[in-house]
Amino acid sequence: MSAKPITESGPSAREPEVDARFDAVVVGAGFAGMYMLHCLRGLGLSTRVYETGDDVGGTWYWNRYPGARCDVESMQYSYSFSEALDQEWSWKEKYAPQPEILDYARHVAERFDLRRDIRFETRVTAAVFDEASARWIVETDRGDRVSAQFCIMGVGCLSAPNRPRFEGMEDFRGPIYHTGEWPHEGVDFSGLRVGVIGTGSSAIQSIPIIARQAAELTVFQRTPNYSVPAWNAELDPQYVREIKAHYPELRAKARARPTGFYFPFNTESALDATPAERERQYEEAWARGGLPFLGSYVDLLFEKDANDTIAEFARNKIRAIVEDPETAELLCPDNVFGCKRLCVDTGYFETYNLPHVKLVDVSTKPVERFTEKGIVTGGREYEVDAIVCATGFAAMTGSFDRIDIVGRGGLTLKEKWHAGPRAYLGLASAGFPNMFMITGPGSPSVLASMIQAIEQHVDWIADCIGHLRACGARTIEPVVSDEDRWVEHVTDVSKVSLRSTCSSWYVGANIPGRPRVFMPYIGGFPVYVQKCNEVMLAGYRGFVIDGADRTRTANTPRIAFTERWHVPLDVEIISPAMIAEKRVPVV
Ligand code: N01
Repeated sequence: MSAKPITESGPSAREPEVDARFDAVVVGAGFAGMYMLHCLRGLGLSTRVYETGDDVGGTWYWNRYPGARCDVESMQYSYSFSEALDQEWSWKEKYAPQPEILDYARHVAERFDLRRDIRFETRVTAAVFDEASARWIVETDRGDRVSAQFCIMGVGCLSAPNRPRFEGMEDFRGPIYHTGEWPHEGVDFSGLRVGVIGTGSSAIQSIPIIARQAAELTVFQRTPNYSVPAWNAELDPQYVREIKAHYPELRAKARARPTGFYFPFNTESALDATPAERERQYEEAWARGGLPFLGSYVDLLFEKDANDTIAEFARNKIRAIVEDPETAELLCPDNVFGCKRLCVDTGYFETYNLPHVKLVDVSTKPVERFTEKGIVTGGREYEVDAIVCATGFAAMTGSFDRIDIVGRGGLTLKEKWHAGPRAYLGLASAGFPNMFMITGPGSPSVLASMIQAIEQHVDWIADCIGHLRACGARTIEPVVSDEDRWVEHVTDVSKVSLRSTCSSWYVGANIPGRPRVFMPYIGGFPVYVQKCNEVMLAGYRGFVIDGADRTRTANTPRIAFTERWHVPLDVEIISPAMIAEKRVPVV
């Protein structure tokens, strides 16, 4: 739907001058922004989406480093809102590689004719709430200045690259790449000496592929990571047919899981098992591979003693794979297993058996500087022709920080969040009326299967906006006390899990100077969904709605969302009490 010409509906005299007026502006055309646009169209709203890249896909548009692939099985890593879409798209591999996921995003854009409302190659630089008109004024790096009643941030949780400033970077005469902003034309490392900084998921996926091309590969490791084999393979067409025949059932089962994706997990305690039983259980789970390895026992992320057993099993796997004992020990993490995001790999540890690959420990002697020829650490220069920074992202809040977001009374989001993000349900933040966040901090987001988390948020936001328009409301925003309680709850729940104990990007610890706050909601996807349903059914409890005509409010059905996201907590899976009693493998 196109923008309303300014002269037609006529901006109020109080509204600042703009180029175009919309009902909604959406920032980002990844999976969040795309589905948001689709839903807003369904409500009849004029919508403009802004996207920095020149195509849809978000994280899968930017992260084109070699070996990039999803760590959620492809049959579940897709939209669930369209049964027809589910049926017509066929994934080829157990874990889809980045190009295939990007193709899927493009397919969705075509199928639902999304591109006509997306302004590509345009970065939103500012979003300012104009109190007089109760509209957001959105500005871009291309000089657009538009207004909208609603501003929806689909900016991604892992989208703002973390680029540590190493001294002498500008002196290095070769190229410096960041995995999160990989050149679209690809990079040929053949015959080159390559240095990789970082050993998180992006590094662990790319290192085996880079090693195949490079003449020499030096990996600079600050903290080793646990990684479980993916055992990726082509999908058996019969398996795909079976899933497709029962897709809605699989989706429903997935939603009832703490992670929002389905895999069998063991509800027994690791500490109740004998060492031999544990060994067998871990071997079987290792043989299945991937993130479900963490579901081997129920208490692995609750009890340190239980965690020690899986951590030692994983370390022994590293020791068995890596031939040089010194390198093997360097690769063995000594922190809580699964505390940082678990990595899923194909041949990562095996790569260190190649004669041209070496590991350099920078945990005690950090990277000092770059030189013309390479990288200096521990007083020694390592000569390389190209450097790959696999240094991750300013997670959860970094993408918000890149935009000047100004709410009521001139309050900036940056100021409000200086001691850590504050958002009610991770959906909205007090003082920023009519601004919604898709998978914002305080929601399951990165601890759930992202597309499920996105769909649940988008459906909730769309229903909410539909409701606001039906009752003629001017604004909605969280009540400060409800937001405070939610933020406190997010922190409290995180303390139940061992995940809160280490220095990960979940707590902002990868970026110097950031406050240490556990940002995603770790209480489990179904519990969170139920909370959102309750809030909605109670007339948006915890939100203040301004200017609504109450007679119209009463007649507004709030059904679509809660029906689609009805998660039966009492059946089989997980309840808040179970979390408190540590009886679920909280993700
Ligand atoms: O980033 P990371 P990532 N000097 O932050 C190191 C998702 N993802 O891009 O641990 C030296 O995990 C840093 O060291 P340390 C997934 O959720 C998913 O790999 O801070 N080293 C670390 O080793 C994932 O968790 C998929 O001590 C420095 C590395 O850089 C998230 O994205 C694939 C340094 C950064 O690791 C982020 O993963 C890829 C410095 N100055 C990503 N600064 C899949 O779906 C940082 N490091 C499979």
